Amino acid sequence: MNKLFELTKKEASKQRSTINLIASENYPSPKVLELLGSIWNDKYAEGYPHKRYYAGNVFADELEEFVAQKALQVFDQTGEYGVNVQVLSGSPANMMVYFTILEPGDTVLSLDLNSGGHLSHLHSTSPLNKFYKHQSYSLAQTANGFEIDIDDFKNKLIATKPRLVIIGFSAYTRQYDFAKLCEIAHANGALVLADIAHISGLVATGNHSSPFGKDGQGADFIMTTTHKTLRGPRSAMLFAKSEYMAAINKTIFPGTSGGPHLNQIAAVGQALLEVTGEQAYPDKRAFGDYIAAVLANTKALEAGLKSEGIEMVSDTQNHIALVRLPDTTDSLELQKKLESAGVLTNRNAIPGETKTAWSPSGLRLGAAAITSRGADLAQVRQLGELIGTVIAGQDTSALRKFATELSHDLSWWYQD
Ligand code: DSN
Repeated sequence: MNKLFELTKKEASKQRSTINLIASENYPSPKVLELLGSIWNDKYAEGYPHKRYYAGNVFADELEEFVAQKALQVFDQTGEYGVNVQVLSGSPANMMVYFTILEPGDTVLSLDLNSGGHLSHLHSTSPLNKFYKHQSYSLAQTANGFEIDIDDFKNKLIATKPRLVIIGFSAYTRQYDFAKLCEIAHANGALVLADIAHISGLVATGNHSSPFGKDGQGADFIMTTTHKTLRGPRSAMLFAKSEYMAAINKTIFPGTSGGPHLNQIAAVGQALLEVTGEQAYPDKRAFGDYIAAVLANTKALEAGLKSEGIEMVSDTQNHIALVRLPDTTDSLELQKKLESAGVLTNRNAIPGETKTAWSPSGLRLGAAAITSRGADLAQVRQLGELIGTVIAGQDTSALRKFATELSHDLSWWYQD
């Protein structure tokens, strides 16, 4: 066996025998992986359906049109949006919006990184800030922990006059009202990019408010990756109000990208068919029931942690639980300790962060992946309790034993 297959086998065995609580990861169906590794990989299809720069795209045209139509069927109940399924991943998809609508010197307003924003939303590390000005809004403490501060959001809009506001997060555990945030942004002359990468599975099943709004009232651009709660391949989709689609398409091709990855597009199509129920995940559970189980499991995980006295940044209302670690805890060491016990998590900044990005004050956990493996409420609650004991300073032996047994009991959908 060559090195690459050997490493792949090792990775598969590690994935199977560990408990994955990384909130942005999931286990797509074997059919998704089959299409990712299919002959679609072999084909160049620069251009768009029926307007390609290479021969031989008769089926590629049909594929791209089919997947785009499924994407709109799943997400857009208004008929006011179009979609580009060629974007390769989330961060480049967000950039496509910036390149399409911003002029040098324009201001972009997004959630501050420590409050759960995303790097691609033009934070201080972004080289794009050579061209654009970045401002951020933040969270406020409420009875439920930290939540979007509508007053701060409104005040920042008025004070900074952004051309674009980004509503979207990678470490935020509360639900929010897209219609209200879009209304405020539009009333202040800003366009809205909704980044629903984390919550697209929730949005698709009506378990979160949707940024797709009627009569022009929704977000102007909506980006999602496809491998998180949507449970597809690593890829992305970029939706836009119909009037922006021609410009978005032009920015993507020929503006910034060459041939689309047709294998990714096909695999996204499979994930969408599993959302609509035209195809089934191996456990045969309807996608809506899967997402409902993810939400219940995340609450159970959080309840288990809290029962051990662990503090959360905010009570969860989605697939993420965000722990505020004790001041004395080194989050990097904790993450390693949990990994050594067979539990994968990631350390994360929290609102008002005082430590470094390398060893911040939070720990992010998510239940999307273990729910795909069939974990139930009692199992997840116990997992939360045992992780809580480790955060509180106990050794990892009980957690390690539980994680080993649990990973053995959970479903595994791939062939060795
Ligand atoms: N890295 C992803 C996450 O973990 O949320 C977002 O890009």
